[in-house]
Amino acid sequence: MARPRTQGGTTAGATCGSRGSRGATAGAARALRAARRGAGAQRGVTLIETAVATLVTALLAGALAGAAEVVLAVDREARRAAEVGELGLGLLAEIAALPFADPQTGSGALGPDGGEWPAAQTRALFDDVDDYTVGDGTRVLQQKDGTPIDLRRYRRVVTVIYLDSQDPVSPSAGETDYKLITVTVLEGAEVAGVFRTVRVRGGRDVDYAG
Ligand SMILES: [Ca+2]
Repeated sequence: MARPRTQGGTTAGATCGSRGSRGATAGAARALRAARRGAGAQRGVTLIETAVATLVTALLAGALAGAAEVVLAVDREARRAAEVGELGLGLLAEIAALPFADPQTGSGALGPDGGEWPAAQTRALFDDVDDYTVGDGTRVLQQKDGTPIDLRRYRRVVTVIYLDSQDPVSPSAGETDYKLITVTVLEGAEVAGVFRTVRVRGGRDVDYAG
């Protein structure tokens, strides 16, 4: 008895279906491997991109921090220059407003005259340019009336010397008609600024040419 075609067809069809299933499985496996490779490549790109982005961010942050440091340093230097100028030129102007020699004694000796440097150590009684050889060199800065100046990291030292009348850039051991007044502003042990003028007896201050 011959097998019904349908049965044989069904069997053949089942056989073909099994082969097709294996083919489909293999194809799916290839697709999966490809997908995995793709995913791996994608992960690689993502990691590289992340690393580059991190590096760029770090570089930008470093550049910004560096720029901020520069701005702060410039700002500090500008503020320091303003403070030093104010302290030096301010004291030089205070000195320049006074006479060449003591108005009471006319003494040629350099330094404060009798009683002008009291125990309270203020400049309130200074009345000629060379009284200032004592002052803010070893203590908190003060205004002339003794009011403290809130710039405690600075000190001011004033020197007054006679200059040779014939050669007013050279020091003179004796009394002459020229006094070189130098205000040095110190920040710690560092010289932060030097300000000079020359007072001529009976005349106006002139710039020191030395
Ligand atoms: Ca005096």
